Amino acid sequence: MTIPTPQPSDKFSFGLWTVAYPGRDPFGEPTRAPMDPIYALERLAGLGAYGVNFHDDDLIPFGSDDSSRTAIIDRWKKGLADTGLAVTTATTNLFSHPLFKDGGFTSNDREVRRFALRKVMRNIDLAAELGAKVYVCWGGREGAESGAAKDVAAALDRYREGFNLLGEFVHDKGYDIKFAIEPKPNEPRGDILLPTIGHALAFIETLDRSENVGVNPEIGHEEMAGLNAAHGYAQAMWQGKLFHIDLNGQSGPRYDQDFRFGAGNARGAFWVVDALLSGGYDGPVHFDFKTPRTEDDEGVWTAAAACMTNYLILRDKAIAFRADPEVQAALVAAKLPELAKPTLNEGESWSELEASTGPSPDELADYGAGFEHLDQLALEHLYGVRGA
Ligand SMILES: [Mn+2]
Repeated sequence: MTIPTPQPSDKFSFGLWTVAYPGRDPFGEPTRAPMDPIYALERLAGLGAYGVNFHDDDLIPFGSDDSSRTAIIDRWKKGLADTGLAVTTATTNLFSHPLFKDGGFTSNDREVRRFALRKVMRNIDLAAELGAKVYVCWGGREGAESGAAKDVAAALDRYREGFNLLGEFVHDKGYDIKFAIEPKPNEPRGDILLPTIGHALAFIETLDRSENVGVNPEIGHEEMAGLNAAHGYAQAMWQGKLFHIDLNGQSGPRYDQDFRFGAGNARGAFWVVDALLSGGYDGPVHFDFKTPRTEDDEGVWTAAAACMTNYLILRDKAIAFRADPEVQAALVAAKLPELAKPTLNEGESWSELEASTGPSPDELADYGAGFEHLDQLALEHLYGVRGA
């Protein structure tokens, strides 16, 4: 198997904050110098990426005056034009400045909430101008460390109020932008509201313009909660809500590791790619990773390139797995086609089902599912002894 080369047609995108992460962690100072955003564009384009994303503050330092803001944006636009990279999404930093210590949309302080919403609207204007189609909302500080500190029902009221207002804003401005909520269970808060894909999907249904709001699940965030990321992505697609994706690597329930995609839980990564292909996800393939602080600038680009390479490797493997005649036979033996058949006959009512008879319990129990064989075939594809 040759190592695949990323192409813009693969629609790979990176957050500015990912490649520019300087290596600061709770225990240590940065190990890498601040990165010029234009340098980031040039290197990403050179590696075959398609797009970039940014928090407002990644590009425009918090508190910049209007004229420096305009100069930064003009330089950014020129960098985008020179490199051909698209802005696929944008998002707001509602977590770094001390004012957001108790959150943005759900801060107990009303003036903080008003400030946060103004900050989001200002950056949505820029996102629309740059052609972003999705606006990501990660509520990293929307949470608490202690019980009585947050009235969860009131906080969810305020969260909903915020999204309803922003939905109105985007509608009234005529922007072609959808929102994608990014769940995370904890970190930086002790507990974060909307901690999983499921919580977010349920919350979205309560919004005024719910059709314009979906999710942006991150593999690591689901795995931090001990959840199966592929199942979460699959359910989000099943509900028509997978508006964007954050791919990275994580080794089980612990701190948010943000490894390059394909590192950490490699088997989980394989099933995520398989789920995305099976579900027909066709948006940008976005990586939200942080290069470990052990690495220098070249290490950053090694890791960024590896995210794309690993996706292409796993994509080839997932396609080869599904195309393998032995796998197809194993899927039939494991009754996957039968799962796709409705449980009731066409037009059958509950009373007809109630009156019907079937095999005895002992007869129903008398079979082997064949899942071990099926999973071993998958692992043999993943381990490289089968397929392409
Ligand atoms: Mn993360």
